Amino acid sequence: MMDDTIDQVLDVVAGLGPEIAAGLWSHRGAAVAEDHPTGDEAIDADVWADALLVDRLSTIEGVGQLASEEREEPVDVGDGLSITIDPLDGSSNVATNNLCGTIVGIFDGQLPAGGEDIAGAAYVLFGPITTMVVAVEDTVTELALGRSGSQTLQRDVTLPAEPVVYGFGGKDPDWTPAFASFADEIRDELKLRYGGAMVGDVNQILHHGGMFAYPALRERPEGKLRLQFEGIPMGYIIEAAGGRASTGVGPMLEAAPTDLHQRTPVYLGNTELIDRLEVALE
Ligand code: AHM
Ligand code: MG
Repeated sequence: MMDDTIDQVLDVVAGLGPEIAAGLWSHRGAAVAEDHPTGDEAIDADVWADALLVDRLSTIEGVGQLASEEREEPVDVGDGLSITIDPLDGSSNVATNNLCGTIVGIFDGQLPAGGEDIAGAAYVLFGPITTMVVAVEDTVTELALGRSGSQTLQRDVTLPAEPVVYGFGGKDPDWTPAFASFADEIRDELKLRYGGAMVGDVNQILHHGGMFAYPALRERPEGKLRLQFEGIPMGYIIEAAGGRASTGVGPMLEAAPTDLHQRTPVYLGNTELIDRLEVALE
């Protein structure tokens, strides 16, 4: 039953991928927005993708709570698994036609829920092609999504053993001294790849090996990204691919959210890099 529901959620998200990709161009403008729950600016595309995903996911019988990064509270749609969505991560990239995507978390428990309850996660990436990366039962699969169906690109995806690229968010002067000196070391070892959408930047790490971070900032120790919608689902995917995800003080999947919209520093990538980062931040 639970596996059926997970499959149905993933099918709905996979089916919507090409539809969202095709419609993004006509939703580039500013949203006629009320207050955004996290204080971020929403564009029309955020609101549009949110409505499509919530609408379709809520029809799945085994789904209980449905929470979106764009909504203050979870929507109760029945009994069953809890689903979290960041409908359009990196939506500020739509204006410049750069990468953005959808992040989904599937939890066997009431929200807010931590890594202990996660039953699967996925992201859809809107790039030159639309791809989807799915993690269930510690196995990661990459698919290409097309209008007439999907095609498996890679099974059992794992992070390359030799790290190649890094992408760190925020401005250098806003970083803590400990993170800034760690970043100096990494700059000498890896090549910069940063596009400003977590889905795109983490996807680079998954393919090339390396490290993504949106670190704690001097004036904002909680960082920018959300634990429930971004940190835990993307952390789960990277760990299922053999890497590590950390909040800087410990495993991302052990950081249980107490507030749906709470933020967290995010560090993920090859295990040895994340281990080193944690030592550097001690
Ligand atoms: P969003 O969900 O409002 O788009 O914000 C999240 C995005 C992440 O995708 C990305 O990692 C981060 O914001 C980039 O922020 P910055 O532009 O400060 O580097
Ligand atoms: Mg977002």
